[in-house]
Order: sequence, then structure tokens, then C-alpha cells
Amino acid sequence: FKVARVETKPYDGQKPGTSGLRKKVKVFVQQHYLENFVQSTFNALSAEKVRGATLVVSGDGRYYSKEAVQIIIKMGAANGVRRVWVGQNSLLSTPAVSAVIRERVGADGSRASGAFILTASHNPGGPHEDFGIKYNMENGGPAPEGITDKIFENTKTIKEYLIAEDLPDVDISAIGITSFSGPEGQFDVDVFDSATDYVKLMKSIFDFESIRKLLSSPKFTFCYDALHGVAGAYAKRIFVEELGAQESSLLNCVPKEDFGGGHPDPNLTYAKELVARMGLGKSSSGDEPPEFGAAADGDADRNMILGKRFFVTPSDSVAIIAANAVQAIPYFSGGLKGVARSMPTSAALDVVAKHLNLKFFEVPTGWKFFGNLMDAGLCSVCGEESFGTGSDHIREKDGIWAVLAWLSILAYKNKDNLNGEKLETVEGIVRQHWATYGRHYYTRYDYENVDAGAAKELMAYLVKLQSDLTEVNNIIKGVRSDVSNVVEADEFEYKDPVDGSISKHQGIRYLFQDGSRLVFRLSGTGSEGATIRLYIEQYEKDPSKTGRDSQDALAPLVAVALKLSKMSEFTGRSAPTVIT
Ligand code: VG1
Ligand code: CO
Repeated sequence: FKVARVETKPYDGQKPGTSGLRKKVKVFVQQHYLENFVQSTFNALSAEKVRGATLVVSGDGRYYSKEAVQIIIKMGAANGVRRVWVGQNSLLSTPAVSAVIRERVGADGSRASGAFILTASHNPGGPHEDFGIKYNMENGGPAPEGITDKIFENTKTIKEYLIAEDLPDVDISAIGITSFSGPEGQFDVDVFDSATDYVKLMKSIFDFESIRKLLSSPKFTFCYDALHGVAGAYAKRIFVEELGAQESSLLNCVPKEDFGGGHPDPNLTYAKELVARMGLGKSSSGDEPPEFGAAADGDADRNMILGKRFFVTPSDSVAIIAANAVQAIPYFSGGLKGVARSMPTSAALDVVAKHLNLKFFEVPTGWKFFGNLMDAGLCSVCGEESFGTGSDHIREKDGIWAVLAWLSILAYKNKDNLNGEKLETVEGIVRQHWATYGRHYYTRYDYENVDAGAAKELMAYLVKLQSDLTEVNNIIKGVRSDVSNVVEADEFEYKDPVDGSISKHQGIRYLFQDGSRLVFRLSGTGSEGATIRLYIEQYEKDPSKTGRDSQDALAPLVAVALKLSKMSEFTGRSAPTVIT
């Protein structure tokens, strides 16, 4: 093949957000749009990460992925990349990409040094919905801000990109290596099975035999919903073939370009079918719900864990996994190096860290901040309130890992009980945890697709309000006299303990005397307008008071949050789009 230099002009707005560049498909298909971003990424990396390198390119299989893979292959070839690795049909979950970078060895002994992940994660897909792309580094984790800032700068000045226009499209449905010869020698495209490396890694972390026993117990019933995302490509292999679950326990496990028209976000609003099956929500079918249910998002890095008629908040989930990991999961049997959570995630994990005397870190939203801690050996288990949970086995959050972690805990708690009267349940484990550590009542209100100007004004107003806590507390007393005082308010700023880098403006916090918190942030993953996220948390230590309905328990704080922020005045909304 030959290398063509194509002239181009910059596009506005190619700034990677919390997790890569996400835009409507109609934006991505504009002439040179994807090419500009890919070339800007190559130009932001040091030469040895590109020339002669091995790169992974794949994603959640959403609409426009197949075209994008071919473009990136041709651009890789032209930029001197030696090999491109592609999951069959361009499918690889985000955690599997991370695993492939860290674990896979090519037939010729090669190893990958980075990846383009093609996903907009939990955002809907299809010709009228979202596409996305992000770059991951040689540790398997998302590019740090230093790199994403450079990429953005490059997109503003780009004049040309390199592409092997005459390279034929590669058949990405067939496993095997196709070789080409270019000006600098051989170039290979290696199409491989999407699940093999990931499944192998999972088997090295968990005790599959004990999970298999749990799943085969007639008293244990199981259900998994991939919401038509890429998790489906792993669910059958792991849950059915390896662990013996029934095929009928898999819902929506065939990956689709448009996620079946749904919103592939595993929460109580969007995972409707699973929620009904688990006996939650209004549309319960009347059948006896399974003991355990879980769902994933489009790229399978998120998870929702449910018990029979019971929802586990993601903040509780990571705390419970951390509290039980050493006993229940072989990978952690030597102890935890430390734990970490994102700032808006509830402090349930903090309490576990304190009890178990573990190192603890609070980082800004987005998985990239956990990676440095893990690379430095400071953190084993971490999580976010946004249905992201994971560990240092890779450098991304991992939806299926979280399910296997919960199944391991259930298997451990029931190991002498599989033929007994009654199994320990998800709900039982969570209530026991609250009794020991106290409960963090938690909810998040999302206001999606709000006018971007109005959202900025609301945030600016909240920052200004922070300078006068007397005023803040007067407003609060005017709404609810039963809510405690705000004692501190700030904008969260993070100094990375490993590389010393500083991230500012990571969310507005109001901290109350009784440990309650209100956090306000603007989303960095949307593709249209602005999304305001409001996080509400309240700690209850008294074991006799940990069993309340969470929306009831939090009603006073919610009222205060809405009043303090003038939410309806600024946004014109009387209610949030999604409550989780
Ligand atoms: C959201 C979540 C954040 C998560 C990010 C990527 O970001 O809040 O916790 O890491 O999505 O998740 P934001 O900026 O919209 O609040 V995924 O599964 O979309 O890659
Ligand atoms: Co995701």
C-alpha cells in the first residue's frame, strides 16, 4: 500500500470528555471528522507508541463501528503502526480491551501498547444516536489528562492526516491474520476471538468451581441483561458455558448496533425488563423473581446488581465487595493494597476502609484517576456511584467482574448451606453490611439535555453561594428545620498522589455537620446540551434506622438541594430525567 497525505481543516469541539469523544453519528460521519481525531491522537503520542507499535481497535459494536475500524486500520498502516488487533466483528468490551492490552500475546510474541476503543458507553446507538472514541495507554487505562489535552490542542491546528487509501478493507468477521506490505515493510491485521483473553483472566481471579456450585443449586436463580450491548458476547461464554447457568437466564444478550433501540444504561430507569423480572417497579410480572439479577451498559464496563425485589446501590456494592474480597475472591486472598472511590460516590467505602485499616483515596469522577493509584500498587478495589466497579486486574471498570465478585460473595456466604433451608440472599448481605457499618442513604438526580447556558449559570450561582455559609444555612432553615447545618462548601480539587498533577473544578460540594453531602456536577459524557448531576447522601449509624425507603429518608435533603440550587428556576424543570 501507499501512504496518502490528505489535507484537512480543524473541527470545533473535539475535546475528549470524562471518557473520550462522544458525539452524534451525524457529527462523526462528516468528512475527515474521525480522521482528524485519530491523527491528532497519533500526533499526541510519542513516536515509539506509533511507529512499529501494536494497537488494539474495537468497541461495543455500535452503529458506525465497522466503518470506523477500517478507517483506523488504514490510518494506522499509514502512520507506521506494525500491527492492528481487532476483536472479531470489531467487538471488545471496554474491560476486555484493557485485558487484551495487558495480557494478550500475539502469535509472533508481540504485545499491544495502546487501543482505540469505539464506544459511547451507556449512550444510545444507531444512525440518529451517539458514536464515540477514546484512546487507552499501555497500562490498559484511559489516556490521562496530559494526553487528552494534547489531543484536543492538535485537533485545533490539524492540517493533514495520513491514510493508506489503497489498502483493501479487511474482513473483520473472520479470525486470522492478514498481512500487507507498505513503504516501511509488513503490516498485519490480526482478528481474534473477543472473549478468550478476558475469560482466561476472569478464571485466574475467581473460583469458578464455587460459583458453578452456587448456580447449580436449585434454590439459586440467576438473570443477566446485557441490554443488547457487547456484554452479550461474554455472558454466554462465562455464565452459561463456564458456570452452567441456563440460557434462559440471559436477557438481551445479542449485541446490536442500536442496542435494540434502547438506552444501554444499567439502572432502574433504563433496564426495564430486568427490573420487572426482579420484582421491582410497577410492571412486575407476577412470577417468582430470581435470587440474583444484573445488567451491563453498552460497552460492558458498568454493572447493576439486584437481589430479589432489591436494589443494591453502586456505592454500597463497592463497599460490600471490599469488605468481603479477601475471604471470597482468590485474587485478593493476600489482602487489599487499598481502596478508592470517586468523589460523588457515597462514603460507605470509607467506613469499610477505616474498619479494615486500608489505604483510602477519593478521586475525581472518571476511571482514569484510579489507574495511577493501581500502577503504583496503592489500590486493589475501586468504584463509582455511576454503576462502575472494578479492581487492579485491569485499568477500566468491569461489569462482568462485578457480577462475578457478587456471585463469589454469595457462594462464600452459602458454601456450607447450599443444601440447607434457606440461602443467604443479596438483600441479607446488604442489610447485614448496614448493621455492621451503618448505611449511607444515597440517590442521584440527573437533569439531562438542559440548556448549556442555564446549567453553567446554576453552577456559577452555587459557587458564589459558597462564600456565605450563613446565607446557605438560612436558606436551609427556611426549607427544612430537620436538616443539619452546612459546615463546609468547596469545589473539589484533586492532587494525584503519584504524579502530582492537579485537577480542578471537579464538582461543587456542600458538606453538612451530620456527614450528609450534596454534590453538583456537570456531566462530561453527554453529546447534546448539558446534564446536571445532583448527588445526595446521608449517613445513618443507628442499626434500627437503616431499613428505611431511601427516597423517604432523603426527602428533606432533596428539598434543600433543589431550593439551594434554584434548580427549577435555572432549568425550567420540575423533575429530573432520571433518578438512580
Ligand atoms: C459518567 C459517570 C462517571 C463515569 C463516566 C464514564 O461521567 O458519572 O462516573 O466514569 O460516565 O462511564 P459524567 O461526566 O457524565 O458524569 V462510561 O460507562 O460512560 O465509560
Ligand atoms: Co460504559
